[in-house]
Amino acid sequence: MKKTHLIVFLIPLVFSCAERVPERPNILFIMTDDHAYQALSAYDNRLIETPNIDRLATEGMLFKKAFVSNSICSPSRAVALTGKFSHLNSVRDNLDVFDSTQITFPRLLQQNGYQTAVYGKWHLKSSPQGFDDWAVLPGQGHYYDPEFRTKEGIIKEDGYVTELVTDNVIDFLENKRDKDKPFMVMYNHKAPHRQWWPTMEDLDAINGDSLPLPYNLFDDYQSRGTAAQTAEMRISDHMGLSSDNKIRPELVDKLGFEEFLGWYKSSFTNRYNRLSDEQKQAWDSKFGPINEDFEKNTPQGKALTIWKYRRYMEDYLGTIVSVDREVGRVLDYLDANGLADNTIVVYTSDQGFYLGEHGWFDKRFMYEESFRTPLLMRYPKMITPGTISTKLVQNIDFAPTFLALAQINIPAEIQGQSIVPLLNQSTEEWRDALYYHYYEYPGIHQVKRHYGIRTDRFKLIRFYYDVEEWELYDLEADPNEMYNLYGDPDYENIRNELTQRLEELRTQYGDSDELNQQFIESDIARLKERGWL
Ligand code: SGN
Ligand code: CA
Repeated sequence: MKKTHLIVFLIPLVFSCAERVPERPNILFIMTDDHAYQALSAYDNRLIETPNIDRLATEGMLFKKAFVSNSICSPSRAVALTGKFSHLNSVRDNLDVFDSTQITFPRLLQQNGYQTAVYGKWHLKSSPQGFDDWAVLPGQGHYYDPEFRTKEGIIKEDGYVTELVTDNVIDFLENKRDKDKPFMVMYNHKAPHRQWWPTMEDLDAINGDSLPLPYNLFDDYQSRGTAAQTAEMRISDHMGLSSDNKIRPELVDKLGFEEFLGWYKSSFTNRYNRLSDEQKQAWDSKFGPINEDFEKNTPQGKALTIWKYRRYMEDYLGTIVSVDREVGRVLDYLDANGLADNTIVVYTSDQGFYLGEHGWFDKRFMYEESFRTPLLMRYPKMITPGTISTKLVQNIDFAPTFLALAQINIPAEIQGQSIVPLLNQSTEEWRDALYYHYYEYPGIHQVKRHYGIRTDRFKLIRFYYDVEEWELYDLEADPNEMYNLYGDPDYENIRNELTQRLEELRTQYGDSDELNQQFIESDIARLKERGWL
């Protein structure tokens, strides 16, 4: 056969294969650190507008019932990578080291022809494995002039972390990737993690005075057991005037305030000292007048809590202004380079956060604000724009979803479910309940160990270790979770059903009292070894 004839013969074959096997999508997986859904306008626009992130909802799907399985950083990231609950993936708390010999979705994607990269927050101690390129923050990382861990060692970059992480992502897309392969990039922001340092250009972006106060800012925790009362995350008592609210340590002392933790003042000073002279000037022109005003009108009691809440929100939301702008920059890049159609963009956080609800900041509890997390996905080839899902999805579902999209078999050890049938709306069948388990106690913020179940309407929680306390909430009647119904005779049947379903979930996922006991023993031994107990 002559060459030209062969080509003519092959062309239809190539096209028919292409029709049968859809192209595998690129994956852009954006994860922020501590981004509450209350601070994302696709969910709630009372605090902030996030027009760029919101695009993913108007052009894709917004999940109104997306949850984590252990509301704290390192564990959440380990769950996302492995698709397994904390008791099986080596990371139950922020002290654990990720066992990187496990199966992870980036490694499987890499082995199956994807180019993979991770930039920004990592917080798993062991080095990233299964990535062609990476530059991650050591530990929590810094907002200003941060260091990055790379294959070549530690490098320090000048600039603001949210912008630098984005620069890395765009540099990978533009210069580093092999354009013949699909890519998977984990784009992990440090923001809006404590201690909430916005970029200089956003210091005035939010005016705290105009923000509504949360309904339960002065929660007295009366209807609950001791866990909520003893947690050390109240804005009133446990937030630092210096470290968190940016009052100069000398002024804190001069006015006679005591910080809850001894290191709050040095933590502020150390961060301030990292700024260049020019940055210090910009910083002082914002915070000088705030300090002067605080000295003149020193609020006390409830007025001080409200003042701290508003200060907290100015800085927390201020860091989100830049996250939104930078996410916009990457979405624009995808548009300009013809990548938007064949890239699934996922926006989520490692967990939710309290923005004054129950009087708190931080996370950890199985109550809604920290158990839930934002989740938005855009993939024009599969998702109808502007759709809303109210199915119970969880961070165990990321790994199997990405594998399914890449047409890779899902290993049996993965416990989550692919949500592709929700994305293409091919099923109404879905799970009826979620399992949750938090471990880091004793530890910072002192949130007791607990596990529980959430169905569409109810939540049952067991706090254990140094207490034996149960809580039951009716989320329809009491969305703010103010009334524990565990002892209410009207809810006896529901309580019994949930208790049974919870045991089924523990069995299904391989969790047990025996494991709890083992973990308690090893965790306590570790704390003693370090001299923390
Ligand atoms: C730091 C924070 C805590 C926070 C943990 C864990 N204190 O220790 O408030 O709960 O990180 O956060 S700070 O003043 O040093 O910022 S996590 O997101 O990494 O789990
Ligand atoms: Ca976090």
